[in-house]
Amino acid sequence: MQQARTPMPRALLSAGLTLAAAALAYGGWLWFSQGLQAERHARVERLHCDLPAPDAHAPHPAMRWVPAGSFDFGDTLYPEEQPVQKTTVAGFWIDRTEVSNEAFAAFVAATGYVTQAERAVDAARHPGLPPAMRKPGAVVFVMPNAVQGQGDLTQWWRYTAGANWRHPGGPATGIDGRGAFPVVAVSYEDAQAYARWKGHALPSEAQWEWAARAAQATTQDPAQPPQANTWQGLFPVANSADDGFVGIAPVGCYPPNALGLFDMIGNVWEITADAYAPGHPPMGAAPPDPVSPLRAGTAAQRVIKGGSFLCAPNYCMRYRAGSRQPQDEDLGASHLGFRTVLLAPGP
Ligand SMILES: [Ca+2]
Repeated sequence: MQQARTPMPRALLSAGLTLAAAALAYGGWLWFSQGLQAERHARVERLHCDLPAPDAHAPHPAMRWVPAGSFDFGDTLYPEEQPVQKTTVAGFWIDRTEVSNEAFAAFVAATGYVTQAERAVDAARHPGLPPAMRKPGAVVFVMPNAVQGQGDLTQWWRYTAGANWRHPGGPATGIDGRGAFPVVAVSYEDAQAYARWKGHALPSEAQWEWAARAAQATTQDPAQPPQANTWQGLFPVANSADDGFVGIAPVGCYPPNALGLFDMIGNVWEITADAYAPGHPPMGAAPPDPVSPLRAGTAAQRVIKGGSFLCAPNYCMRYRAGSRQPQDEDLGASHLGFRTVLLAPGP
């Protein structure tokens, strides 16, 4: 089991770490062939999926009510998910889908908001960045033909100038016809701005996890879920797309959980309100300060949840409600979106 994780702090990307080469002569050729097959598959993927019509009589038609409850918060597969601890969450509403490009576009049209990936990089916050990473942009997953080990994530993650929510794969890409896809390449600040505009908030990690567990305090199966957009094959070079999608899927293509929530697991990672620390803080402890850097040379980080279309059994088994990762809060990525919550009376 590969323990390595997929987030890409600016500091690590700029370092361009390269580990010792593995012998991949035959394997590299084989993986190259499978990569081409995945690219052909991507050309026939759907541009939208049929969501059930919202209940117009519900107080918040595009949201679902998550009842209060207590559960074992966390998981035991990776160290940062521990310790598992009993946590109680009050009831709340949560978006039934990830925020779509169409919804985010409405926010931008109404407010003129400019996302962080479209603005100049804060040089004072990121001293020593190479010139290419000082340009506005985001991190983009690019499927390699072959890799030399899994330690150097710059083999498949690239900081791409001009990548942002309108151009999630870089300047040559766009979102025309992709309004039903989750918005990506947004930052914590962008997600917060959208949530505030809606009168909502970002979920805490515990709220998000309780919703992803469908308000059930049961132990989770750690196996790769068959009904979610993850990665089948050997990450990052062979993607058989048995689940129907090589890349991101439009929102709502897979069956919802028991609360009616779509894509809580897989598709895109989702930003939460919580500052990240490696491991759940002890009960009652103050959360880490989200303003000051948690580690030398990195920006403050937020917890992201749910895994993405890039999670595979051989790398990043984070297609579980209890899994978590850090993400630089001012850095967008092509596998990172969000959804919102609302604290309001239940139905
Ligand atoms: Ca997939």
